[in-house]
Amino acid sequence: MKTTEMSVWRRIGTALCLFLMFGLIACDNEDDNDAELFDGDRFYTDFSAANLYGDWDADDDDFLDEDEFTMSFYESWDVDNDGMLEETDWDMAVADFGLVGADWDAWDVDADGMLDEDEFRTGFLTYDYYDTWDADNDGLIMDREYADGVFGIWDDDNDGVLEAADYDIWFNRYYGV
Ligand SMILES: [Ca+2]
Ligand SMILES: [Ca+2]
Ligand SMILES: [Ca+2]
Ligand SMILES: [Ca+2]
Repeated sequence: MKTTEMSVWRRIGTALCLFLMFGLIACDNEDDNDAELFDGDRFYTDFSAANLYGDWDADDDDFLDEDEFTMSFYESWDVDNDGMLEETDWDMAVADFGLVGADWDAWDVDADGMLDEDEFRTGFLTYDYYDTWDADNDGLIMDREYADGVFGIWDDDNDGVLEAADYDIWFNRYYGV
């Protein structure tokens, strides 16, 4: 009887230890998730580290004017990095950046299956991203306004955070190296 009682207590002890151990592991995971918060600040940090904004700022005045801004999308939407913006790149970007009602045939005016800079400009400028993203209304887009503009589109439920998987896919697709 006594042995059984002791083994029961031992089992309870083991169970309690395991419970505490898993509890600690669970707590650790929670901490990791907190550290890996995919919010607008995180995106701005990663976006800045990718150093793309400086490349897009052709006249080096630390802001993007409307043409620099437009060309930044022309460059980053070349998802397969072949130096051309073809329909498959465009389809993906139009979906990811929420260009409602965009029609490839209307954009690709000469119907050669790619967008040149002029075709892209004409199509893109029908959407008012530049003015919408210019939060301080100075007529220029600074790097934070750019990052917040992109993040605001991706965060379509407006809760200020992205799912880790979505964040990785989108970030690498457009701003990864
Ligand atoms: Ca500039
Ligand atoms: Ca391409
Ligand atoms: Ca074309
Ligand atoms: Ca501005």
